[in-house]
Amino acid sequence: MTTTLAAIPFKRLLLTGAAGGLGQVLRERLQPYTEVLRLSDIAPLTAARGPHEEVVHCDLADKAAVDQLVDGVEAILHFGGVSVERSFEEILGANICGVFHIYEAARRHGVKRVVFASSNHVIGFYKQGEILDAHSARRPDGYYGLSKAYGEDLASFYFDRYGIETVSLRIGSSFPVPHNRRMLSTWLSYDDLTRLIERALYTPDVGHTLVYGMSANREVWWDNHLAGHLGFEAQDSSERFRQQVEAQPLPAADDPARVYQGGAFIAAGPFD
Ligand code: NAI
Ligand code: 15L
Repeated sequence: MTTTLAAIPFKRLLLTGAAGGLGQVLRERLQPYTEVLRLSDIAPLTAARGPHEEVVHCDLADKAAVDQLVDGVEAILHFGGVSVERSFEEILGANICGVFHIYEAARRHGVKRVVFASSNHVIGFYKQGEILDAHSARRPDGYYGLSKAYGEDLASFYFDRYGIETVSLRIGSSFPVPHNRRMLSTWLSYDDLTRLIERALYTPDVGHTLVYGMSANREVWWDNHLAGHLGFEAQDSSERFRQQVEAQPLPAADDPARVYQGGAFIAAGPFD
Protein backbone atom coordinates (compact mmCIF):
# COMPACT_ATOMS: atom_id res chain seq x y z
CA MET A 1 0.00 0.00 0.00
CA THR A 2 1.22 3.53 -0.67
CA THR A 3 0.59 6.22 1.90
CA THR A 4 -0.46 9.66 0.75
CA LEU A 5 1.11 11.53 3.63
CA ALA A 6 -0.65 14.87 3.75
CA ALA A 7 1.40 16.74 6.35
CA ILE A 8 4.48 16.50 8.52
CA PRO A 9 4.62 13.66 11.03
CA PHE A 10 3.36 14.25 14.56
CA LYS A 11 5.98 14.39 17.32
CA ARG A 12 4.25 11.73 19.40
CA LEU A 13 1.05 9.76 18.83
CA LEU A 14 -0.63 7.48 21.37
CA LEU A 15 -2.25 4.22 20.25
CA THR A 16 -4.39 2.43 22.85
CA GLY A 17 -5.35 -1.19 22.26
CA ALA A 18 -1.93 -1.73 20.68
CA ALA A 19 -1.82 -5.47 21.52
CA GLY A 20 -5.14 -6.11 19.76
CA GLY A 21 -5.91 -7.22 16.24
CA LEU A 22 -6.03 -3.72 14.78
CA GLY A 23 -3.41 -2.40 17.20
CA GLN A 24 -0.81 -4.83 15.89
CA VAL A 25 -1.59 -3.78 12.33
CA LEU A 26 -1.45 -0.09 13.20
CA ARG A 27 1.83 -0.44 15.07
CA GLU A 28 3.43 -1.00 11.68
CA ARG A 29 1.32 1.37 9.65
CA LEU A 30 1.38 4.46 11.87
CA GLN A 31 5.15 4.85 11.73
CA PRO A 32 5.15 7.32 8.79
CA TYR A 33 2.78 9.62 10.68
CA THR A 34 4.79 10.15 13.84
CA GLU A 35 8.32 10.54 15.15
CA VAL A 36 7.43 8.52 18.25
CA LEU A 37 4.54 6.07 18.60
CA ARG A 38 3.46 5.42 22.19
CA LEU A 39 1.85 1.98 22.33
CA SER A 40 -0.36 0.98 25.20
CA ASP A 41 -2.50 -1.97 26.30
CA ILE A 42 -3.51 -3.91 29.39
CA ALA A 43 -2.24 -7.05 27.63
CA PRO A 44 1.49 -7.73 27.13
CA LEU A 45 3.21 -5.89 24.28
CA THR A 46 6.59 -6.64 22.76
CA ALA A 47 9.29 -4.18 23.84
CA ALA A 48 9.91 -0.92 21.99
CA ARG A 49 11.88 -1.63 18.82
CA GLY A 50 13.84 1.61 18.90
CA PRO A 51 13.61 5.28 19.88
CA HIS A 52 10.59 5.66 17.59
CA GLU A 53 8.47 3.52 19.95
CA GLU A 54 7.41 3.71 23.59
CA VAL A 55 5.53 0.89 25.30
CA VAL A 56 3.32 1.63 28.32
CA HIS A 57 1.25 -0.95 30.15
CA CYS A 58 -2.00 0.72 31.22
CA ASP A 59 -5.50 -0.25 32.33
CA LEU A 60 -7.95 2.21 30.76
CA ALA A 61 -10.14 1.86 33.86
CA ASP A 62 -7.38 3.49 35.95
CA LYS A 63 -7.86 7.25 35.69
CA ALA A 64 -4.48 8.25 37.13
CA ALA A 65 -2.64 5.81 34.88
CA VAL A 66 -4.44 7.10 31.79
CA ASP A 67 -3.63 10.66 32.78
CA GLN A 68 0.07 9.77 32.84
CA LEU A 69 -0.25 7.82 29.62
CA VAL A 70 -1.51 10.85 27.71
CA ASP A 71 1.14 13.25 29.00
CA GLY A 72 3.27 14.51 26.10
CA VAL A 73 1.27 13.21 23.13
CA GLU A 74 -0.09 15.35 20.31
CA ALA A 75 -2.97 13.12 19.27
CA ILE A 76 -4.62 9.92 20.42
CA LEU A 77 -5.85 6.91 18.48
CA HIS A 78 -8.20 5.29 20.97
CA PHE A 79 -8.55 1.64 19.94
CA GLY A 80 -8.37 0.00 23.38
CA GLY A 81 -11.23 -1.64 25.23
CA VAL A 82 -13.53 -4.64 25.13
CA SER A 83 -14.27 -5.18 21.44
CA VAL A 84 -17.19 -7.61 21.56
CA GLU A 85 -20.48 -7.93 23.42
CA ARG A 86 -19.96 -8.67 27.13
CA SER A 87 -21.76 -8.02 30.42
CA PHE A 88 -22.31 -4.40 31.39
CA GLU A 89 -19.84 -4.79 34.26
CA GLU A 90 -17.07 -5.89 31.88
CA ILE A 91 -17.80 -3.06 29.46
CA LEU A 92 -18.06 -0.41 32.17
CA GLY A 93 -14.42 -0.12 33.23
CA ALA A 94 -12.63 -0.65 29.94
CA ASN A 95 -14.97 1.17 27.58
CA ILE A 96 -17.18 3.63 29.43
CA CYS A 97 -14.78 4.74 32.17
CA GLY A 98 -11.91 4.17 29.74
CA VAL A 99 -13.09 6.59 27.09
CA PHE A 100 -13.98 9.16 29.76
CA HIS A 101 -10.46 8.88 31.17
CA ILE A 102 -8.99 9.39 27.70
CA TYR A 103 -10.94 12.63 27.13
CA GLU A 104 -10.26 13.94 30.61
CA ALA A 105 -6.56 13.31 30.13
CA ALA A 106 -6.72 14.94 26.69
CA ARG A 107 -8.29 18.01 28.25
CA ARG A 108 -5.76 18.19 31.06
CA HIS A 109 -2.76 17.74 28.75
CA GLY A 110 -3.92 19.97 25.90
CA VAL A 111 -4.36 17.19 23.30
CA LYS A 112 -6.36 18.59 20.39
CA ARG A 113 -7.17 15.54 18.24
CA VAL A 114 -8.60 12.10 18.97
CA VAL A 115 -9.42 9.30 16.55
CA PHE A 116 -11.98 7.11 18.27
CA ALA A 117 -12.60 3.51 17.22
CA SER A 118 -16.37 3.40 17.44
CA SER A 119 -18.36 0.55 15.93
CA ASN A 120 -21.24 -0.38 13.68
CA HIS A 121 -22.84 -1.88 16.79
CA VAL A 122 -24.01 1.65 17.65
CA ILE A 123 -26.57 1.09 14.87
CA GLY A 124 -26.69 -2.70 14.95
CA PHE A 125 -30.46 -3.05 15.36
CA TYR A 126 -31.19 -1.61 11.92
CA LYS A 127 -32.08 -4.19 9.32
CA GLN A 128 -29.54 -5.06 6.68
CA GLY A 129 -30.24 -3.05 3.54
CA GLU A 130 -31.53 0.05 5.42
CA ILE A 131 -29.39 3.02 4.39
CA LEU A 132 -27.98 5.14 7.20
CA ASP A 133 -25.89 8.27 7.43
CA ALA A 134 -24.21 10.05 10.32
CA HIS A 135 -27.52 11.66 11.34
CA SER A 136 -29.48 8.42 11.57
CA ALA A 137 -30.77 7.75 15.06
CA ARG A 138 -28.71 5.19 16.89
CA ARG A 139 -29.99 1.71 17.59
CA PRO A 140 -27.26 0.08 19.71
CA ASP A 141 -27.35 -3.70 19.75
CA GLY A 142 -25.90 -4.30 23.22
CA TYR A 143 -23.81 -2.94 26.06
CA TYR A 144 -20.79 -2.84 23.76
CA GLY A 145 -22.66 -0.73 21.19
CA LEU A 146 -23.98 1.47 23.99
CA SER A 147 -20.44 2.07 25.22
CA LYS A 148 -19.42 3.20 21.74
CA ALA A 149 -22.46 5.50 21.56
CA TYR A 150 -21.31 7.01 24.85
CA GLY A 151 -17.83 7.50 23.40
CA GLU A 152 -19.28 9.32 20.40
CA ASP A 153 -21.28 11.58 22.72
CA LEU A 154 -18.21 12.30 24.82
CA ALA A 155 -16.38 13.23 21.62
CA SER A 156 -19.14 15.67 20.72
CA PHE A 157 -19.22 17.14 24.23
CA TYR A 158 -15.45 17.58 24.51
CA PHE A 159 -15.44 19.42 21.20
CA ASP A 160 -18.30 21.74 22.15
CA ARG A 161 -16.95 22.39 25.62
CA TYR A 162 -13.18 22.23 25.17
CA GLY A 163 -12.46 22.33 21.43
CA ILE A 164 -10.91 18.85 21.35
CA GLU A 165 -11.58 17.50 17.85
CA THR A 166 -12.47 13.89 17.16
CA VAL A 167 -13.11 11.70 14.19
CA SER A 168 -15.28 8.79 15.35
CA LEU A 169 -14.77 5.82 13.06
CA ARG A 170 -17.88 3.63 13.05
CA ILE A 171 -15.87 0.65 11.91
CA GLY A 172 -17.70 -2.18 10.18
CA SER A 173 -15.58 -5.35 10.13
CA SER A 174 -11.84 -4.81 9.84
CA PHE A 175 -10.11 -8.13 9.35
CA PRO A 176 -7.76 -9.49 6.69
CA VAL A 177 -10.78 -10.92 4.81
CA PRO A 178 -14.58 -10.81 5.23
CA HIS A 179 -15.67 -13.89 7.21
CA ASN A 180 -19.31 -14.15 6.12
CA ARG A 181 -22.04 -12.68 3.91
CA ARG A 182 -22.74 -9.79 6.27
CA MET A 183 -19.11 -8.75 6.10
CA LEU A 184 -19.30 -8.48 2.33
CA SER A 185 -21.11 -5.22 3.18
CA THR A 186 -19.32 -4.22 6.39
CA TRP A 187 -15.72 -5.13 5.50
CA LEU A 188 -12.97 -2.52 5.90
CA SER A 189 -9.57 -3.59 4.58
CA TYR A 190 -6.49 -2.73 6.61
CA ASP A 191 -5.27 -0.51 3.77
CA ASP A 192 -8.55 1.44 3.75
CA LEU A 193 -8.47 1.66 7.56
CA THR A 194 -5.02 3.20 7.28
CA ARG A 195 -6.22 5.68 4.64
CA LEU A 196 -9.14 6.61 6.85
CA ILE A 197 -6.91 7.15 9.88
CA GLU A 198 -4.59 9.33 7.83
CA ARG A 199 -7.51 11.57 6.87
CA ALA A 200 -8.79 11.53 10.47
CA LEU A 201 -5.42 12.72 11.76
CA TYR A 202 -4.67 15.40 9.18
CA THR A 203 -7.96 16.91 7.99
CA PRO A 204 -8.32 20.36 9.59
CA ASP A 205 -11.44 21.55 11.38
CA VAL A 206 -13.19 18.21 11.83
CA GLY A 207 -15.04 19.26 14.99
CA HIS A 208 -16.69 15.97 15.82
CA THR A 209 -16.96 14.04 12.57
CA LEU A 210 -18.60 10.66 12.38
CA VAL A 211 -17.59 8.41 9.51
CA TYR A 212 -18.51 4.83 8.69
CA GLY A 213 -15.47 2.66 8.24
CA MET A 214 -16.05 0.42 5.25
CA SER A 215 -14.29 -0.36 2.00
CA ALA A 216 -15.82 0.35 -1.40
CA ASN A 217 -17.92 -2.81 -1.20
CA ARG A 218 -20.59 -3.59 -3.82
CA GLU A 219 -23.57 -3.47 -1.43
CA VAL A 220 -23.21 -1.08 1.49
CA TRP A 221 -25.71 0.22 4.04
CA TRP A 222 -23.87 3.38 5.10
CA ASP A 223 -23.68 6.72 3.35
CA ASN A 224 -20.66 8.89 4.20
CA HIS A 225 -21.75 12.12 2.46
CA LEU A 226 -21.75 13.96 5.81
CA ALA A 227 -18.06 13.13 6.22
CA GLY A 228 -17.10 14.26 2.71
CA HIS A 229 -14.74 16.90 4.12
CA LEU A 230 -12.41 14.09 5.24
CA GLY A 231 -11.73 13.29 1.61
CA PHE A 232 -11.62 9.57 2.43
CA GLU A 233 -11.83 7.37 -0.63
CA ALA A 234 -11.83 3.65 -0.01
CA GLN A 235 -9.88 1.74 -2.62
CA ASP A 236 -10.54 -1.88 -1.72
CA SER A 237 -13.67 -3.98 -2.09
CA SER A 238 -14.93 -7.23 -0.57
CA GLU A 239 -16.02 -8.31 -4.04
CA ARG A 240 -12.96 -10.45 -4.70
CA PHE A 241 -13.95 -12.62 -1.70
CA ARG A 242 -17.61 -13.03 -2.71
CA GLN A 243 -17.30 -16.43 -4.30
CA GLN A 244 -15.57 -18.06 -1.34
CA VAL A 245 -17.91 -16.37 1.17
CA GLU A 246 -21.03 -17.37 -0.75
CA ALA A 247 -19.83 -20.97 -0.77
CA GLN A 248 -20.78 -20.99 2.93
CA PRO A 249 -24.28 -22.26 3.78
CA LEU A 250 -26.91 -19.50 3.68
CA PRO A 251 -28.13 -18.70 7.22
CA ALA A 252 -31.88 -19.15 7.89
CA ALA A 253 -34.05 -16.19 6.85
CA ASP A 254 -34.63 -15.20 10.50
CA ASP A 255 -31.02 -15.65 11.63
CA PRO A 256 -29.76 -12.32 13.10
CA ALA A 257 -26.61 -12.78 11.04
CA ARG A 258 -28.80 -12.33 7.97
CA VAL A 259 -31.34 -9.84 9.30
CA TYR A 260 -29.55 -7.15 11.33
CA GLN A 261 -26.67 -4.82 10.55
CA GLY A 262 -25.08 -5.86 13.85
CA GLY A 263 -25.42 -9.54 12.94
CA ALA A 264 -24.96 -12.08 15.73
CA PHE A 265 -24.16 -9.38 18.33
CA ILE A 266 -27.86 -8.57 18.63
CA ALA A 267 -28.54 -12.00 20.13
CA ALA A 268 -25.63 -12.04 22.62
CA GLY A 269 -26.58 -12.14 26.30
CA PRO A 270 -28.23 -11.76 28.72
CA PHE A 271 -25.30 -12.35 31.04
CA ASP A 272 -26.96 -13.23 34.37
P1 NAI B 1 -9.14 -6.35 20.07
O1 NAI B 1 -10.04 -6.94 21.10
O2 NAI B 1 -8.28 -7.28 19.30
O3 NAI B 1 -8.22 -5.24 20.73
C1 NAI B 1 -8.63 -4.43 21.80
C2 NAI B 1 -7.47 -4.26 22.75
O4 NAI B 1 -7.92 -3.47 23.86
C3 NAI B 1 -6.94 -5.59 23.31
O5 NAI B 1 -5.56 -5.73 23.04
C4 NAI B 1 -7.22 -5.51 24.78
O6 NAI B 1 -6.22 -6.11 25.60
C5 NAI B 1 -7.30 -4.00 25.02
N1 NAI B 1 -8.05 -3.70 26.23
C6 NAI B 1 -9.20 -4.29 26.67
N2 NAI B 1 -9.53 -3.83 27.88
C7 NAI B 1 -8.59 -2.93 28.22
C8 NAI B 1 -8.36 -2.12 29.36
N3 NAI B 1 -9.19 -2.15 30.44
N4 NAI B 1 -7.28 -1.31 29.37
C9 NAI B 1 -6.42 -1.28 28.32
N5 NAI B 1 -6.57 -2.02 27.22
C10 NAI B 1 -7.64 -2.84 27.16
O7 NAI B 1 -10.06 -5.51 19.08
P2 NAI B 1 -9.72 -4.96 17.63
O8 NAI B 1 -10.42 -5.79 16.63
O9 NAI B 1 -8.27 -4.73 17.49
O10 NAI B 1 -10.46 -3.55 17.67
C11 NAI B 1 -9.80 -2.37 18.07
C12 NAI B 1 -10.84 -1.30 18.38
O11 NAI B 1 -11.63 -1.10 17.23
C13 NAI B 1 -11.77 -1.68 19.51
O12 NAI B 1 -12.07 -0.53 20.27
C14 NAI B 1 -13.01 -2.17 18.80
O13 NAI B 1 -14.16 -1.96 19.59
C15 NAI B 1 -13.00 -1.30 17.56
N6 NAI B 1 -13.66 -1.94 16.44
C16 NAI B 1 -13.06 -2.99 15.78
C17 NAI B 1 -13.69 -3.58 14.71
C18 NAI B 1 -13.05 -4.66 13.92
O14 NAI B 1 -13.68 -5.11 12.96
N7 NAI B 1 -11.83 -5.11 14.22
C19 NAI B 1 -15.03 -3.15 14.29
C20 NAI B 1 -15.57 -2.05 15.05
C21 NAI B 1 -14.88 -1.47 16.08
C1 15L C 1 -16.96 -4.88 16.16
O1 15L C 1 -17.27 -3.84 16.72
C2 15L C 1 -16.00 -5.81 16.77
O2 15L C 1 -15.00 -5.16 17.51
C3 15L C 1 -15.35 -6.74 15.77
O3 15L C 1 -14.73 -7.80 16.47
C4 15L C 1 -16.37 -7.29 14.77
O4 15L C 1 -17.24 -8.13 15.42
C5 15L C 1 -17.11 -6.15 14.11
O5 15L C 1 -17.63 -5.23 15.05
C6 15L C 1 -18.27 -6.61 13.25
O6 15L C 1 -19.39 -6.15 13.46
O7 15L C 1 -18.05 -7.41 12.33
